[in-house]
Parts: sequence; C-alpha cells; structure tokens
Amino acid sequence: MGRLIVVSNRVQPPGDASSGAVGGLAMALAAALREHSGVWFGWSGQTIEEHTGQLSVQRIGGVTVATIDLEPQDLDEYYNGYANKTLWPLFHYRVDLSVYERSFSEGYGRVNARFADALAPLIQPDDMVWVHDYHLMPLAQELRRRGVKNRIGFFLHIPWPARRLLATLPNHRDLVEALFDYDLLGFQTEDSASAFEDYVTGELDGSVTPDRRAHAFGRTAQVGAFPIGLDVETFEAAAHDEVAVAEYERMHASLNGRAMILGVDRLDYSKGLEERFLAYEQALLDHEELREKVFLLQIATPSREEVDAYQDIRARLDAVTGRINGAFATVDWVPIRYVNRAYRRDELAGVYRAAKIGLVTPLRDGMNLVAKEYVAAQDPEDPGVLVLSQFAGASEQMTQALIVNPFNREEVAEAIVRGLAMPKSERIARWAELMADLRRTDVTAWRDAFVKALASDTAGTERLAG
Ligand code: GDG
Repeated sequence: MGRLIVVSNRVQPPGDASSGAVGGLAMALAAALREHSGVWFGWSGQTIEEHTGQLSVQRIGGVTVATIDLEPQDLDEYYNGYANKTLWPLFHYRVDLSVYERSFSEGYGRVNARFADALAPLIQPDDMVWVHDYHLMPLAQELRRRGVKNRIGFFLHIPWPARRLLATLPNHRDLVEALFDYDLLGFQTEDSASAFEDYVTGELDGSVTPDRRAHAFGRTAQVGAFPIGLDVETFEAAAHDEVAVAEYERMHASLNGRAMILGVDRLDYSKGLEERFLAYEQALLDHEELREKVFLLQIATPSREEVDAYQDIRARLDAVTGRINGAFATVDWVPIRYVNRAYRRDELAGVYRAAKIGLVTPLRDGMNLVAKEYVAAQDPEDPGVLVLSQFAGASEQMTQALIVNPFNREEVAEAIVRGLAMPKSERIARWAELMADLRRTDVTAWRDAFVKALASDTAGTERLAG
C-alpha cells in the first residue's frame, strides 16, 4: 500500500501536539500520522499579499509536512467567510447565523482549486488521500479535474445537517455533487450518516444500498459512521506528568472543600455556554443547599475572533456570568469562575481530574472530545460524573454518562444535582464502562477503520473501470 496523504485546512506538526494546540482535529491527526510515514498537506496559517502556489515542505517527527500560504482575501472569503460564517453555523443548526455571500463561495472554490494545484503533483500512484472537514468539501472534485485517480476519502468532523436545513443553503446541490467525487464519505455518527443518506434519497432522487453505497449524479460513494476517538494513551500520560499533578494539587487546594463543576470549550455558540450557565443558575435557585458548596469553572478559549457572531457570544457570556455572580456571590464565594485563556494540555488534564462533574452540554457537536478527555483523566478509585448533551456526537457512544437535553434548563440542573449526590459505587461502575469503551474506540481504532474502508472500497474501483 502507498502512503497516506492527509489534507486539512490547518496543519499542526506532530511535535507540537502536547502543549498549546487547541482543536480536537489537530490532536487526533497528530496521533494518526505518528505511525504512518505519511504526508500532511494544508494551509501554513500564513498569508502573503500575492498567491505564488509555492509549496513549503518540511520533515517533522517522521511526517512530511507540506504547506501553502493564502492571500488575505482567501482568508476572508474561504476561511472566515464560507467555512466559518456560512457552513459552520448552518451545519450546527444555526440558520439564523448562517451568512451567504457570493464572494464567500467563490473564495471557497478558489482556495480548494489552489489546494488541488499544489497537492496533485505530490500524489503518487499508490497513495490514498484523506481529506478532513467542511473547509475542503470540493477538494476531490478539483483533484479529479487534474487527473487524480487515487482513492480519496472525506471525513466530516462536524454534524451533517437535516435535509431541509441543508436545502436552505444556496447551491447546496453543487456542494453535495462535489462530495460524489470521493470514494468514501465518513461521518462522526449514525445520526449524521443517515441525515446525509436522507438528503441523497429525498433531495437528489439518488439511492442508497443496504451496504451504504450512495448513488447520485451518475456516481457512487461509500457512506459510513466513524466516531473519532481519543489518543487515550498519550492523554493518560499527560494526565500523570508533573505539570498535571501540580495543577491537580493546586486546584484541589483551591477547592476549599467545595465541589467543582467543570466546562472546557472553544468559545463557540454551538457549545451551549449560555444555556449551561442558566442551568447552573437554576440548580442554585432550586437547591439553596448547593450555594457556597459548589462552583462552576468554565474555561472558554477564545476562537475565531474575526467573526462577529463570536464577539457577540463573548459579550453575552460576560454579561450572564456577571449577572449570576452578582446575584449569588458572597464575600468568599464566587459561583462561576470564567476563564478566557488557553491552558496547556497537561494542565487541563489536572483540572479535569479535580472536577466532580464534567459538564459538556453543546447544542450541537460533531463528537466533542472534551467529554472523552474528562473521562480519561478521572481517578479510577473516585471518578467524577460526566453530564453530556444528547446533541453531542459522543452521546451515541457514551451512554453511561448522564445524558441531558441542553435546551432544558431544569433537566440539566437536576443532572448536576444527581451527579453531585451519586454514590461512589455507581460513579465507579459508570466510569469503568465509559473508560473501557474509550480504550476500545480510541483514535487508532478510528484511523484504522477509516483507512481500511478507504483501501477496500469498491466504489473507487468502479471509477477506475468506468
Ligand atoms: C471539532 C468538532 C469534534 C480546549 N481548550 C483548550 C484545549 N482545548 C482542546 C480540548 C479538546 C479540543 O480542544 C476541543 O475539541 P472538541 O472535540 O471539543 O471540539 P472542536 O474544537 O469544536 O472540534 C468536534 C472534533 O472536531 C474532532 O473531530 O469532536 O465535534 O467541532 O481536545 O482539550 N486544549 C488546550 N488548551 C486549552 O485551553 N491545550
């Protein structure tokens, strides 16, 4: 078998993955590439005034990293525009926030074509290409136009929206048609895979076979659900290193006998932070005995600050935490500690371990790796309780968490209260099952399942024959 070529918008060299990197995708891919003599291709993160197509190639940690720069206009239209103002909100069910401008989709097409121009010459006959995420949906189409016949797979890290929601996007058919140039289409969950199939049969007049081969536009793509896993071993090692232990001890000392409820998220409107704060407030209102006995630590790392909707959510969260803290705080107790900075990964592991409740309540989320990290960081003898949104992809697997509807304030409040009071034996039993499943479905299992499906896929063979 040839090499694996991974393509994603941003490239995070594997050597950097343990500390400051934010983003589940970066962590998962670093783990996947460590074992493969693969090539990782993407945007350098740099802009230059005029596009040259110049490829920069480096060898980092056994992986060849190849990047190109983009122009400022590309960044506005492709990244901040179509990817993060149009697709991200729509795919997270926020049609109200989804902005469509023709220049965005032009920029999106242009950057995908530029990626293909730089990438096509690197591809050797036996290589497999694995493209990641919503930034690069048309990439296979652009590569095919340049004569690339290799197997190409696509994995979507975010949810696939319901059919009628996607139909609100101008030119949605073109976007989906481009996906049929992939051999394999991977989604995080059954829910997303079947929403895609529903679009194919309901919106396109296509068909899907019982073994999940989708036919439309005269082409065939294999569909599958490949829930992304955690790099459990690396995360456990981080959770036991000196920094993690020191952070755990520091947190533990600062608890003052109080129980910590923890949220860790990129500061994004899909993560349901406002609803979470209001649910926590509800718990304080309904259960006065909790006051001064618990606190919520919310780590919300700033993200995509160039996009207005992110400035809006940040301002709303500042206001809600200010109001709740103003209403409930006493001289030596603040109900919400709200922190807007990034932590090191091992520091974070120490913080997870000190929390009685991991509160992971996104309104919509492809998977949510924080839920998995929280479980992996727990003390097996005295684990905390995971409260998890039914709208996080992780809820399909993590059924031993307390599963909640994040839109239902009372329900989330009651789950917090139940988690705080849960007997140790039940906490251990639930945790042990969650942890065994995390190990069984870790990032290596995810990578292997996807690569195996891509290698054995017969849709690609039909393409070569036809
Ligand atoms: C997308 C999908 C899917 C957060 N704060 C810090 C920090 N983080 C790390 C967490 C976790 C990652 O960022 C966040 O991953 P999520 O999975 O929760 O969410 P997205 O970034 O939205 O990722 C998501 C994922 O892709 C993978 O497929 O699960 O559904 O939206 O690893 O620990 N890391 C560090 N400092 C922080 O302050 N080092």
